[in-house]
Amino acid sequence: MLVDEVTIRVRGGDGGKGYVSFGEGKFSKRPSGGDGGNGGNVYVEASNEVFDLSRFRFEKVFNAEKGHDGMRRAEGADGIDTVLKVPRGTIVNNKTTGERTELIEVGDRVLVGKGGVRGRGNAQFATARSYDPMKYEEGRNGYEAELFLELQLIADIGLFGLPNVGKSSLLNALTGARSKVGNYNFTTLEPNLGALVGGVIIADIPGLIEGASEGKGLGTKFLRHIERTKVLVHCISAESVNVDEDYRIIRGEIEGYSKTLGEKSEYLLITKIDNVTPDVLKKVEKDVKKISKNYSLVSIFDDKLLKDFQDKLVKFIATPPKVSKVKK
Ligand SMILES: Nc1nc2c(ncn2[C@@H]2O[C@H](COP(=O)(O)OP(=O)(O)OP(=O)(O)O)[C@@H](O)[C@H]2O)c(=O)[nH]1
Ligand SMILES: [Mg+2]
Repeated sequence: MLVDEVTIRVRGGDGGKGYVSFGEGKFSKRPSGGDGGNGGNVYVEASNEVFDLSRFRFEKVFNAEKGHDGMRRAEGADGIDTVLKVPRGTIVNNKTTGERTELIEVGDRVLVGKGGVRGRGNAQFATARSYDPMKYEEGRNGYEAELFLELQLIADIGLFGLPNVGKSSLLNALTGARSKVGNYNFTTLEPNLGALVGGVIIADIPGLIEGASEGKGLGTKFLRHIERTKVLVHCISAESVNVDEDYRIIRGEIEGYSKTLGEKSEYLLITKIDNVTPDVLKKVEKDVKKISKNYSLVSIFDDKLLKDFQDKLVKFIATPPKVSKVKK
């Protein structure tokens, strides 16, 4: 199960309290209590070492260390920071402050729980102007926040289309991924990723159906995982009875979901061509040409076609054409 949404609480460490003591030298009565340390901060940071948010499924509260209390003639140490590692592509919604931060590159980080400021010890209050030998401060409390973390996988290419058109099979054939394949609708329940030669990342997402944006089938929530891709590959089975209609149903869902997705460059892919007769294929290709000139025909059993498709796709990504809206 891909854990891609979690709510957690964080809290910066409290500041350490100042100390009250007297005497610097053996016979001195001067106030000498040191300051406490500042509380540690909590950060959320993008990392290449984690791939989902499962670490936050059961553990929900994360605190940074409290600043240490001041001591006689010595300051307390600052509290240690807590750094929460998340995958690239995580969006940190701070529900307490309303801030929203996208962590895209490895090392991007956001401060979510500032540590409390340290309290001063009595040595600080014994100045020439004021002299209050017993005075000291408690450390301030660390800041608390509730965070909603959501993950948008970072992929270069997104495969989408009706259920059962062969999206997962294609991902597996192209990348050696092991996305589940089955001869029924909605085999894929969550997005899967694979890498083409050269490190181009492809995402295979669950099938869409008409009305998905209103929650039919598996809905469209997972579409956010292809919102960052450079291009979309729209898969249509050569077995389709009506290519144009299948195409428009899916476009409707994509465009209804978000403007960003609707405006992405799209490449058409006719799949499973080994499953139809040459005559049927001719008709299908004719229909596809009316929609776009950027298309390929593939079968997962034909290595040459797969290779041609990959080559064309890599070129397409390098110079994706501007998208013209689909005529309704
Ligand atoms: N003959 C043939 N069958 C294929 C080809 N590609 C996929 N299939 C079969 O089509 C069925 C569906 O394949 P999947 O890869 O699970 O399809 P999907 O689009 O990921 O399906 P969902 O995840 O349900 O949306 C499986 O039985 C595959 O074996 C192909 O090129 N030729
Ligand atoms: Mg699938």
